[in-house]
Amino acid sequence: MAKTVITFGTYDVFHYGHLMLLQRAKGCGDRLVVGVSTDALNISKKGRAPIFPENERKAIVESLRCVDHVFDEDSLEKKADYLREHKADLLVMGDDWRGRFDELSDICEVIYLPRTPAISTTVTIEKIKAS
Ligand code: C2G
Repeated sequence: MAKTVITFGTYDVFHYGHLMLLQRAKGCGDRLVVGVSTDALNISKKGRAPIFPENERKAIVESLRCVDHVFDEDSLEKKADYLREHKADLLVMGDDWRGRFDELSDICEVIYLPRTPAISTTVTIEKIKAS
């Protein structure tokens, strides 16, 4: 049976580290489903809207060959519902989230992949500002 992998993220100012995470996540199974955090979730959790609005962030992620389906992640507390709704067999997250989703392992397997070093949305924004 096909193995469904699920992952979540903001994917703001999309960069190489995002791509590597998504490609490695897809490599862990057959089908990759991605929850892209909404603008409202970012405003409520981080106090600011992403640089790019959610429809643009979703369009970029959706266009990738390694991504099969994209949906809105509108709450950090609804992960269990999302895993069940999308029939996930495996949750993959970058290791900046290590340990944070271990309690979901009664629904599906949970793994954390190492982040790509030296690149992030924040570093990219700072580089652009300084150039
Ligand atoms: N990532 C990575 N390497 C980097 C930067 C990011 O592997 N250099 C990974 C993160 O670990 C994450 C994914 O790329 O798994 C998306 O990163 P963000 O857009 O920063 O996602 P975040 O805002 O942490 O997700 O439920 C989680 C929320 O959606 C928030």
